[in-house]
Amino acid sequence: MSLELISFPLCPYVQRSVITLLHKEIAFTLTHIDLAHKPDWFRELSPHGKVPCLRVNGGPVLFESQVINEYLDETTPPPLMPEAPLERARHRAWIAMGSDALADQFQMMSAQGEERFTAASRQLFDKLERLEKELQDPPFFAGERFGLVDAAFAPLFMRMEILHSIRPLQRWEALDRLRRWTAVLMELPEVAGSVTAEFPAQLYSCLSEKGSLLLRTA
Ligand SMILES: N[C@@H](CCC(=O)N[C@@H](CS)C(=O)NCC(=O)O)C(=O)O
Repeated sequence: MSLELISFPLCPYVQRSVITLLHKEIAFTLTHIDLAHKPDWFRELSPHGKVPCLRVNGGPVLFESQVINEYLDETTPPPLMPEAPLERARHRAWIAMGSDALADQFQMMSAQGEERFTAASRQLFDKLERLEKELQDPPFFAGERFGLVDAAFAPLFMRMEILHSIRPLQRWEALDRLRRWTAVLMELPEVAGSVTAEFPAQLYSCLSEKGSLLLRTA
């Protein structure tokens, strides 16, 4: 099977799939595009013009990070989702919550004014505080085994730690269980290896280009 993941280096949704591919030791190639100048072939390929896309055997193209991850999970055992339908649905629900939290995080990073920053960070931290309450079974989301929920949240947490190092975020600091989970995830080779060593600097440049409030008040 040949798998080509279409990527943008800073995209957290792409990173979810890279983590899953690395965790499962599935061979793949990565094709980076510039989202500010989307190539015509990409516009043709991606129904909603977003990364990640996964081209399977040069043919069918999958989009949406969670759909891609579930496809990878279903085709390469052992599974990273629970077997019981109710529990599997609960995991899917939290992954969807993670997608919304990533959108909040993006808004928070992009905000240039106090009002938008406060609104976005409130939305993000309300979600993270709910997640903190949900965590009962360390070290991962569901106990001893790494799962697709872990792959879905790791990119968000990686960015939280970088942002927190730039400007201390009190509501992040207070989330003990989430931060312990984060520490475990960041140690995993598939998470650490899902970005390059330049990633923190690239994120910083991106914040700088956006005129992010996070940098101005750091
Ligand atoms: N729900 C999508 C979100 C993907 C997404 O928003 N990707 C962003 C980059 S991080 C993108 O491609 N944006 C391009 C655009 O909106 O034009 C997923 O989970 O894959």
